[in-house]
Amino acid sequence: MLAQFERYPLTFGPTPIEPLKRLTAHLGGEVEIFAKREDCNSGLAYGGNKLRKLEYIVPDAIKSGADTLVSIGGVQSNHTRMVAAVAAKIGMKCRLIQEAWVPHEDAVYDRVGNILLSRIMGAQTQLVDDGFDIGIRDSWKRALAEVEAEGGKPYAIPAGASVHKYGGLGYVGFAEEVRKQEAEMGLRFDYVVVCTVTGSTHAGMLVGFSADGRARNVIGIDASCTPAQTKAQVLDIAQNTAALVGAGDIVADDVVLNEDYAYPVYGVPSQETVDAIRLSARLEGMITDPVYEGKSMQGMIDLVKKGFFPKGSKVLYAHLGGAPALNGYSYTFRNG
Ligand code: 5PA
Repeated sequence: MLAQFERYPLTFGPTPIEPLKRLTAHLGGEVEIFAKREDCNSGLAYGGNKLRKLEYIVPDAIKSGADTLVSIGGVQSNHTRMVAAVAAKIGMKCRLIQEAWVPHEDAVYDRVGNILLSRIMGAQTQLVDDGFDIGIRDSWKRALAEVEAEGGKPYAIPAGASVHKYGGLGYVGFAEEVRKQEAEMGLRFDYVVVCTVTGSTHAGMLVGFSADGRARNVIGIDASCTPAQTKAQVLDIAQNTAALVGAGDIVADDVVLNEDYAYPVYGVPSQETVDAIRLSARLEGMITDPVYEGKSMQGMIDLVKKGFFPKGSKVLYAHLGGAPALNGYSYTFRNG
């Protein structure tokens, strides 16, 4: 589906799929759990899902003649870290708006983890007091105008690289890659579990998996805590992406978004999320974060326990990255 689109390689290649045998056994062994390690996809600043998306956006940025990538996220945004890394790699400047999306407790929250890495990579980070919203923001528009006013040529990358015309392509590629790996491994995954916030990861996957009738087997676990807006954005991106790649129609019912695990609010882990982070760390040595992957891990574990996946199912947990944010949550884990 993607042959006609230019791709600028930022990742190592196909990401590994590994069985999570101890987690599978811990949960009773009737549902087999695997992880696709998008968190290990690149040598660029610890990698993660945004690089797959940015591979299809960078050629457009280079062609535009821009000299500055401009993007936005929360203070501990993984996405803005990835944009900073990509800007360094392709020799552009980088300006990042870091909004106050999370009511945080940790004293060093705005000094460590993702924002620390972005600063080391030379990005200009601007802290803004506005709260969580996945939509297009005035602060980001102002940053674009400022770069222009200073004589630069900005290239606009929205939150999570999601509502960009090419934002959904990377995760169409994920589905194609999984199909190849399934053929090599001699198995077929019945479900894919994915954490969903700005939407293009989930949207790309469901377009990619619609090719073999599995769009609704992509189970989005909402971590935005604004699920109506997230669901609408997933549908919109999926429809635009389907039209772009020439896939069949995507309808609202194709977007499966579970709203049960995003509480209490975006960026704040519940006790159950913290428990899920500890469990997968202690059984598998696999690190998930309090904002995104810990919530989708919690969701997957709970859905297995509730019997949501029929006996004998094979479930693929898409591990999308995000571990650097843990540094902003040291108080939560002060005793392990
Ligand atoms: C993010 C997003 P989508 O935004 O494509 O739905 O992906 C959700 C997601 N897992 C899942 C990790 C580790 C993520 O970083 N992060 C955002 C960020 O600013 O970092 C876009 C919100």
